[in-house]
Amino acid sequence: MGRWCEGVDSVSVPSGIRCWSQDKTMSAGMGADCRRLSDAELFSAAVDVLDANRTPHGTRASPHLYPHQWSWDAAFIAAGLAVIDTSRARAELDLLHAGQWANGMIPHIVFAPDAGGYFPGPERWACASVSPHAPHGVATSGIIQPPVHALALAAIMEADAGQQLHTDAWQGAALQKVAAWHRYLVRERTDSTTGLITLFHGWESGMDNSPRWDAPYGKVAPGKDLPPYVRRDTHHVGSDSERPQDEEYNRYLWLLEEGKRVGYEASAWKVAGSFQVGDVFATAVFARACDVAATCADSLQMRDVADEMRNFADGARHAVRVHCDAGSGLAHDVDLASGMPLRTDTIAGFAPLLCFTSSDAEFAAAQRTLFSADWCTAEGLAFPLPPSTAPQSPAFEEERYWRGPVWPIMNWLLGWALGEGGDAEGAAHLRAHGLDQLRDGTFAEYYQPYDGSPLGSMKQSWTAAAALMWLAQGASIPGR
Ligand code: 2M8
Repeated sequence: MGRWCEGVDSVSVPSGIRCWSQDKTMSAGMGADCRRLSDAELFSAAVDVLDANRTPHGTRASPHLYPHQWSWDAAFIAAGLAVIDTSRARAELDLLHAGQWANGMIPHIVFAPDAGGYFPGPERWACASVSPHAPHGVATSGIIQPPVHALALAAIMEADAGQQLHTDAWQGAALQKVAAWHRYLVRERTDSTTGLITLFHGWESGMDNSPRWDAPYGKVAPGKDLPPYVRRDTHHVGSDSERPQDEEYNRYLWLLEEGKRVGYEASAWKVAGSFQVGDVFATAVFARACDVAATCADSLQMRDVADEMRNFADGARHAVRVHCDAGSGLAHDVDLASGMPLRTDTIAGFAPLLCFTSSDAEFAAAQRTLFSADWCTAEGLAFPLPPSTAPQSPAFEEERYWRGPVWPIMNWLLGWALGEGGDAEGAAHLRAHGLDQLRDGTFAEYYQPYDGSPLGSMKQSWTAAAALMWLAQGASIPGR
């Protein structure tokens, strides 16, 4: 019997789902009798994952594959920590903000000083030696990730208020950090033609090898002077088929070199960059994050910041609106080099759910598409949850990273957005089935859509955070 299955007495596995133990071996002989974690057990196992991944320098995104703080991971983790320990949640954001650049950029990785173990590490990025904006004393990467950070701040403020903790000074300072980050995105990353947030590296989307970027990546030709490197990521997963391919990695490393040559300066990267896309998902996240930041500013009586954030939100929302398909509601990215739309059906297409509400036509159309047989209710899925690429798309690959597997953190984000937008039923669907998927107790980074097997890193912190946030919406959550 798998470790997490021991002692679980009330939840049986849905038919067709195999049972996996935490170390990712199939539980011999359990078959359909395998027991799954109850709410209370899942809650406590999620807390254990976040505790085990805790370091003095923040929560590792995962124990081995990602032993540092990642930008959007840290935000989701902080929001999850707000359920159990607001002072740790605040510290998580503080540690991330310690890596914020002088120009406001929140880098996609803030490296722990003593935890090597990841490639490309600080030496390869060389940020402090090429950019006057990079901090000294904290090593970071030189690129960005989706701006979900205001959501973490709001979760912490709400939890602090619930416990009558008076942390206004901390909240005000954290909001200023978020506002500086948002100003950077408007000033340096908003494309003047499309209004979309500009990315210079697929890693900036957080959906690294998603087929949404296949066409623009096809034009990235790594130079002969690409410094040699050895991948580490494939050592930490069950099979190479779960990770991007070597050819893709060459491009990732080449774009890093391009960035380094221009000091990671957006104005110069715009001239020289061989990968430039307008990311509709990041833009929708940004619109919603600006709304949330504005509400935080209201409650802190920071009226100028509130007005500024609302203005940013309006601009970003407009940009998403003009990149939506009226029928499906799905939004598309743009290859900024050619001006061509990028229309592969990936989970990023559900951007309208993030920045509109049920009274908007785009939201209603995207919501219908999400629960249609093209996505959540596609034939044969282990759980009715959206794969990262539409199963009928020629680009779909059931095991490979962002090209098909189901990502729990995306289910949480879309579920949250549905709830905020007024679709309580849709939010409840993603919560219930999202939790069921996690009852194997592996807290996998992503899951195979058809047999439900856990893939990528096990004990991924943001997966544990998603479990805590979902469970916190339920009736009885065990205290710590
Ligand atoms: C993945 O990205 C990193 C590079 O940033 C990697 O594959 O090495 C992505 O899933 C990204 O969205 C995530 O933030 C990161 C850490 O979980 O891993």
